[in-house]
Parts: sequence; structure tokens; C-alpha cells
Amino acid sequence: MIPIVKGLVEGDRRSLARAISIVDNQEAESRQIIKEIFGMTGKVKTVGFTGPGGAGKSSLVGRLIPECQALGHKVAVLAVDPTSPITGGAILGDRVRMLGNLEDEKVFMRSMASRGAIGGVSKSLRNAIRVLDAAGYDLILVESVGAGQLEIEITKVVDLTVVIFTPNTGDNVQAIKAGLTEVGDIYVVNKADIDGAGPLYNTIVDLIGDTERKPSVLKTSAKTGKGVKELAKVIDKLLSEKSNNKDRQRRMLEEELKGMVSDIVEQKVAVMLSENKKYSSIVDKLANKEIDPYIAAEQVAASLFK
Ligand SMILES: Nc1nc2c(ncn2[C@@H]2O[C@H](COP(=O)(O)OP(=O)(O)O)[C@@H](O)[C@H]2O)c(=O)[nH]1
Ligand SMILES: [Mg+2]
Repeated sequence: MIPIVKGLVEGDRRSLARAISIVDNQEAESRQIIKEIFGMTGKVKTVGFTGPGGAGKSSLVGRLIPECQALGHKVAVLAVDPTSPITGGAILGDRVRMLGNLEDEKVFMRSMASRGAIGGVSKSLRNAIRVLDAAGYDLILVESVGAGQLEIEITKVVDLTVVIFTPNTGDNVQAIKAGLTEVGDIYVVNKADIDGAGPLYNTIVDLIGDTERKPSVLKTSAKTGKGVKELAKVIDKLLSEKSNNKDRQRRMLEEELKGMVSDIVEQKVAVMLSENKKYSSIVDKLANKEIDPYIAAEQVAASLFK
């Protein structure tokens, strides 16, 4: 066992933090770490929190930590915000610290730096979750910014998705209709302490409570703490229902594998193209409008895989 893996398995937080950085930045050592820990993983459960900026994701995650600890979980938090790797995690830390009285030793918090392509973020996240799993954390709360395609990708990596809305982010109903209805296992109207929470809750129940999946819709206030314990219980219940789903785990691994195979093939194709003599003459013909793009692509593919 390499020292960093030994360290994180034995509960050394610095080894853990370092290992997460390594897999997050996809450094060379990442491969060795994953190789050594993969066999130890598979126990962890993950919950994604998504929704518009300012909805109260960080605040709510902060409130959920002690509730989930009270249910017996060893909790870690990952914040995924590629637009703002520093502030994402810093704000989360502030929100959590604000609440005080946390057993800081027990919770592990980290923001993911993963920049760039969406595939890169999912890869970093999957591996960071594995590292935490090997370190003995059994519940990972993942906060992501409400950012379109990335958000959807993250829902594929986690076991359960909580979508958070509030009365004062104007675009709610549009956002709900625009696809977030598909991804949530639980819908939360946060800031239940302010005006408009009730009507928004009713709107969401009307829009999605009746769909076939019947997701739960809850009201919370991260400010007062109201509804947070109930949310923790619903999360816990849904997770234990999902935990025996071997098919789902297999599907998630297969999804990851497909992505990795595509990456390898893509890199190989790039090299093959750069070395292929016919390629540049096909580009010439295309540029001169002697052939159309479909024909050009077929000719290139045929010359690569003959
Ligand atoms: N009144 C009220 N304010 C809240 C509540 N939850 C969060 N906030 C405030 O809303 C702002 C955004 O919260 P934050 O957790 O950073 O949202 P995030 O961007 O979704 O992570 C902060 O000023 C919080 O103090 C709540 O339940 N009620
Ligand atoms: Mg936040």
C-alpha cells in the first residue's frame, strides 16, 4: 500500500485531503490510488444538492450535517463549482461554521477544483467519492451550482438528488419546467420562513407531485432549522431503499467505463489522424467543395478502420 492510501485508510485527514486533490486534479498518482482503494469501496451513499445560486444549498447542507450524524452517518461534504473553485468551498465552510456546535473532527469538507470539461468534473467527483468511501465516510453530501448540463451530469454520479428552490429566485417555475422535474428524487422549497414559500410549494406539488415517480416535496428553513430533520429522514429512507440496488451500481459503473473507453478512443483517433496521410488530402477536397462533409467523414473513418 502506498503511504497516502495507508494514511487515509487509517483516518489521517491530511492524507485524505491530499488524495482528494490528487484525484481531483487527475494527477498521475491518481491511478495508483484508485487501483489500491477500488476493492474497498462500495459502501458509501451520495446525495446531490442542486438548484439556483442563493437558494440556500450551502446553508441547508450545513444544517443537514448534524442531523445526518445523529442518524449514525459519518458525513463528508463536497462542493462542486467549477466557475468558482475557491469561493464555492469557502462559502460552504462559512455557512457550516456559522452554525457552530458541530463536531468538526467528524465532518470532512472539501471543494472540488475540477475545471474544464463536464466529463472531467464527473470523473473527479466519482474518484473523490471513492477516496472518502475508503476513508470510512458513509454519506457524502455533494453541493453543485445550478449550471445546466453539469448539474445533470452530477445527478448521474450521485445516488439521490435533492432539488432546492426558494420563493425569491424569480425563475422558479420556468426552471422547474425546464428539466429539473426529471432529475429530482426530493424537491425542497427552502426559505419557508419568508413570504411566498407556501404558494411555491403548492405549485411544485401540482407540477411534479403527481408524476409517476412521485418525488417527495418538502418545505425547509435553513435559517430556523424547521423541516431539516424531516428532510434528513426522507433522505435516509430513500437511500436505504436504493442501497440494495446492485443493478443500479452496475449501470453507474458501466456508464463510467463507457466514458473512459470513449476518452481512450478519442485520444487514439487524434493520434491516428495526425499520422494519416490521406487525411489532409480529404480536408483539401472538403475545403474545395469537391466532396461534402458526410462523404469526407466516411472516407476518413474508412481510412482509419480498414
Ligand atoms: N430567510 C432565509 N434565508 C436563507 C435560508 N437559507 C439560506 N438563506 C440565505 O440565503 C443566502 C444564500 O444562501 P446559500 O446557502 O449561500 O445559497 P447557495 O448559493 O444555494 O449555496 C444566504 O444569505 C443565506 O443566509 C432560509 O431558509 N431562510
Ligand atoms: Mg453554495
